[in-house]
Amino acid sequence: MIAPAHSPAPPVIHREDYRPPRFVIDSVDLDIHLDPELTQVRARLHLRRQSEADDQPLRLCGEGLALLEIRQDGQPLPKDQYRLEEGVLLLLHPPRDFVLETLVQIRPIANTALSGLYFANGHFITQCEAEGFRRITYYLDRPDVLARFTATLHAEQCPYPVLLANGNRVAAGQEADGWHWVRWEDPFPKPCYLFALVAGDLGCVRDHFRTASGREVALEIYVEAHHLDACAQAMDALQRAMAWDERVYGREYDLDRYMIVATDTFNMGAMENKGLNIFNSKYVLARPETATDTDYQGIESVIAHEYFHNWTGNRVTLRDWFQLSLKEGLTVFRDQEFSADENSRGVQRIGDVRRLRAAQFPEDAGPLAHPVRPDAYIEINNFYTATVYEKGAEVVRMIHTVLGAAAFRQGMDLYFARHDGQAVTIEDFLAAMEGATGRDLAAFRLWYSQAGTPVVHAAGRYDPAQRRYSLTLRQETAPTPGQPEKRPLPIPVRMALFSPAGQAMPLRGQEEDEAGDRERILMLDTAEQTWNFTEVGEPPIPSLLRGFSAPVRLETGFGDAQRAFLASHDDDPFNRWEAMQGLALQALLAAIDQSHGAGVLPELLHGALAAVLSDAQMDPAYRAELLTLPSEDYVGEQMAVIDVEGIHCAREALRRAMGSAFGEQWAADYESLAFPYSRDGISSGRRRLRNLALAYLLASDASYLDRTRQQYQQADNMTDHLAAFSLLVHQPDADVSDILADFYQRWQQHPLVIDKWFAIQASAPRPDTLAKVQALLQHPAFDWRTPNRVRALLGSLGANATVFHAADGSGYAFLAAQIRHLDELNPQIAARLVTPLSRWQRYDAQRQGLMRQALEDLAGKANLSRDLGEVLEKSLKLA
Ligand code: 7MF
Ligand code: ZN
Repeated sequence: MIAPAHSPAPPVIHREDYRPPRFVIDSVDLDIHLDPELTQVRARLHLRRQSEADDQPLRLCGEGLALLEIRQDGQPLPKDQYRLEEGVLLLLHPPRDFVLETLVQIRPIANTALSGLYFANGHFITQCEAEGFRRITYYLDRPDVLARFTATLHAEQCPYPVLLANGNRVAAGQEADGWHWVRWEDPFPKPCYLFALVAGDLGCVRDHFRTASGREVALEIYVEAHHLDACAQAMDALQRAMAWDERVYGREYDLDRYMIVATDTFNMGAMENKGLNIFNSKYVLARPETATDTDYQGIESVIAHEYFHNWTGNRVTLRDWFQLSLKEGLTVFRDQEFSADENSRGVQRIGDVRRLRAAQFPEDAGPLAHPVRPDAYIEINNFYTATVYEKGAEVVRMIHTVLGAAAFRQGMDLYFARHDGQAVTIEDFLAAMEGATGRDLAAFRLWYSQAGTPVVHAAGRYDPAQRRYSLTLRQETAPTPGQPEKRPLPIPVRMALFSPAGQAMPLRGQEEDEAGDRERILMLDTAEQTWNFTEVGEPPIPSLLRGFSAPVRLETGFGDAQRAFLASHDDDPFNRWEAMQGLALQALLAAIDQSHGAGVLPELLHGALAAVLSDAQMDPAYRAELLTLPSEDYVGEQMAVIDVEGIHCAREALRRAMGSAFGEQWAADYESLAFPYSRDGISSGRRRLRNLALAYLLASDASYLDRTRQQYQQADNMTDHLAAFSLLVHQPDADVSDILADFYQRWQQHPLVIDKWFAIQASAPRPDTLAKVQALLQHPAFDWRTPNRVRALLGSLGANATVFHAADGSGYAFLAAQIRHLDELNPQIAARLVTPLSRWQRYDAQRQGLMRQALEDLAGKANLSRDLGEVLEKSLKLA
């Protein structure tokens, strides 16, 4: 056990141990006097025992609360009737049906963990998911206890004119000494993780939405007054998301008011609290001068994500935290589909798969691997992972693929009809999908319980005499911690066959229907299976896993000739991109293998690039995707032992070669793609392609430094300004101190832009980066209490392979030392920053030793948080 002897091992929570609550809470009445130093929370809970026969004590959760009063049905509770234990208030002889009233005191200003009620930048903010409500008052802090909430907030009028909570604003008034109060009533029973309050001096942007049934909903975005001009994208995205959920799922919003609050101090992206979403300001605020196209895109998808939770998460909520993917996987799937419908479906899919491969595949292959529905946890906050979110979304997507859109919608309708107002399980979701469609999804359940990414091997054989093509697919999944044996999963493989002339062939097979469709979904649900296609007149080129129809690694054994063919002929945008990536990947792996630095472009890659560069008809954003090399991390993922330096050198050399081989085309693109700023998809695609062109030009021709500086100075939008800034700061041996100072000077009033300033410096693949980051820790704008700032500096450093993995271990020791400090302030963020160290198995022996040493040093720390302790223990287990 990692924890020092004096602190007992934290308990492990098991999914199998779930028991329904002994008590329910019908109503909660909160009365909160807000003061940063000492806030008082009075809570009246109407509790009811579920079973007549039960006479067990009542255990309420509570953390860091000072109990001032406790009453039962109005009478002070004698001391021998209750006990306070670590994290628990125990009522020894509670009546069957009664009102419990507690008064507790908390200190929001000292809450640096940003869970529960905290005070930052002059505002009171709450974050209750997953288990933050117990830091506000004693409660049954579990998602299957649904109650009606009323909250009366009291605060000084002057610094806190705006007082918000969930639901409807039902009363307000003035009090003595300049205080005021507002009462909020939420008519929808909810679990306490959806409770929220906000208090502060905030301006408001108002608009409205008329629902399909004709109700007017007030839409309100609360931000600091100087940001009132930066809410247009968020408001527009919200209205589009509301319309989309009506159109695609028939789901209307259910309250008269929808509020969004933006804060600079937030642990995560955003939170779907009923009627009162709280957002990291990164996902609300945008102006062309301060936000990039990527930022605008992020706002659209996070606004949509939180809105979609109103049905998938809030109206139908979770029985227990093991079911987290029931709301998160499903809601990510919904926000991905929204963005695909609003923008370019192909580009959206490529981005989603990129993210899955960058975050989830490594998680599934490492010591923290867990199923989409985990079996056990120590700290639930550690399970808000790429597996639960992104792989969970892929599983929902596969169900959508095999059922078809119409049947999937019927399943969703039944899910809402059956479970509105309930706290349910993933099993209930699958049962609704089955109930509505008559389909059997029994085999699909394994996707929720089995961890690890399957590898699918494909082999094709063409028999010209029989005019037959046989495709054999074989699957295997490597063991993961606690799951040594793996079973075959049902894997939908969307596929087509192309004739050598580039036409998709009609597909005919003996057992399949004879319809002759040009695309088919093969269901691989055993270890190995063969499909025969008949009347195939020429040797076909297969296009497999189209649209990335399952979250697997596909090994085709294809050569570059097949990749090049698909790169020019495949009509599936994802697979065409995948073929291009494959060509580039093979060039990089070959160069690393022979350590020759990829100085020349392989002929087939050259040809494929030339074709894309000369295709002016193609959507610029998609063209940019086709011309972007696989990331260093993705290349590393394909290697048995990640060769950090080799990958970086090979990729840089290939970028140089691509720059010089097509210098004229890049230069022509760079000039012709210059348009006045506009905020539509075509324009942002042009900027993306144009900045990619500049990157290639600069990689191969140092004289473009001046042009880059010029763009930095003259850009009329943050996308172009930042692209140039980043290129300059990442130049291996340019002196850019003037640029760094200029950027800071210009943007110091804009925290979200200063985050980029920190992040880009910490991401520079330069030998002096670690020293620079060390110095930046002392910069007046660095702030340990602001997660965005900490992530910008330390998260970026951990993702900066050549610097973080410096052979002497300096990157590891540095990050570990910072995590040690951060764990005292914000355990959730500390635990997340460990991720790059947890991947030690993939590096050479020397680095493995140094990474493990850093982890062990951290594990020996006194007062380790549960969050960090759990991640360290699992990371070190596979020794
Ligand atoms: C889009 O899921 C996708 C994922 C929990 C906090 C937001 O709505 C959420 C919250 C974490 C990690 C990622 C996301 C969220 C959280 C998120 C946001 C937007 N229920 Br932790
Ligand atoms: Zn979510």
